[in-house]
Amino acid sequence: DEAVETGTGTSQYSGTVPLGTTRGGSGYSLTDGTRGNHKTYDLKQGTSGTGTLFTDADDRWGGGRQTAGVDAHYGAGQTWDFYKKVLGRNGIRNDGVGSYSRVHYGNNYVNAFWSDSCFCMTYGDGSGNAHPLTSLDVAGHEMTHGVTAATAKLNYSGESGGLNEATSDILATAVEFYSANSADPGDYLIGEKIDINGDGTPLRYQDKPSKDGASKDYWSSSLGGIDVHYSSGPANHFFYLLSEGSGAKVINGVSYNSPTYDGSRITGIGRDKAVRIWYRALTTYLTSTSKYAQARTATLNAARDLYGSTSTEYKTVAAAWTAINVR
Ligand code: ASN
Ligand code: ZN
Ligand code: CA
Repeated sequence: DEAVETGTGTSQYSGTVPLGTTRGGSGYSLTDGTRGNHKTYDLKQGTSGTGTLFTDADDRWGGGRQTAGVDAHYGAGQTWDFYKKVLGRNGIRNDGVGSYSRVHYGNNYVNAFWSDSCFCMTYGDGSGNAHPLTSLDVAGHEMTHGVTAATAKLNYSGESGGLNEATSDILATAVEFYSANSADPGDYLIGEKIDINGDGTPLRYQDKPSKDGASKDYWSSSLGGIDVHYSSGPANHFFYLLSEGSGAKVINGVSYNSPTYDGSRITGIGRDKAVRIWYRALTTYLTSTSKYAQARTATLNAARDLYGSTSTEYKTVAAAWTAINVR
């Protein structure tokens, strides 16, 4: 006899959050009955298998080992809801089937990842265990790798790898704004909560990717030979320019200043439209071998489909690609 429930979690990064849980014979588990039975497991520092499903006697979650589970489970639920409610996508493969999350992977593991072979995502505790890599944007990023694998299948190397990475960052930001969580408001930064650099700076900046010291702001022919987390820069920059425009801006208390390759000025069309255009390109036009030039065409086709070829949206897509040196 099982029942779908809503528990309460005290998270590390997102305040007090609702959690999709299931009540069984002897208590509750992190099994989200309204989101494809997505489950969250404790790997207890192991690096294989599924570990132990999180359970709790009173459906009030958090503290100790549970906290990372709370954040991961909440992030997966918010990402699921975003895809369903905003983009009409029912789960990672659009088949209503949930995946699962594993937390406390290994010792001092400073990463998180999606795996297509387990159809699951995994989170390390970070160095010193104070900052597990379980923030909302990281969850949105990793789960989106599953969506990309189920749609455009962008190869994870060269320029297509950069587009794959940027897709995860773009949708992660979309999830973060969608959730409207006051403890983790939306921004165009990736990993700003997990303090991965130890100095409070985020992992990546979408308004000006080179602020991380390694990512590229603009397309060049060298892009195909660098790490995909750096060749994602120009596409992240494209997304910021398309959404918010060039120049200086403050959003939810965060200051941005987005440059352009050619000194052109861009007026953004808003994040919601930019996300719809990127998602339609991903699911309709991009392929495993797409490079930046094909991404320009794919997003123009998507903008034409959604808004028409004489629309401001279409023209701004073209201008934003030109502004990152994709002509
Ligand atoms: N966290 C990284 C990512 O999702 C893991 C990797 O390098 N694939 O991009
Ligand atoms: Zn990634
Ligand atoms: Ca963020």
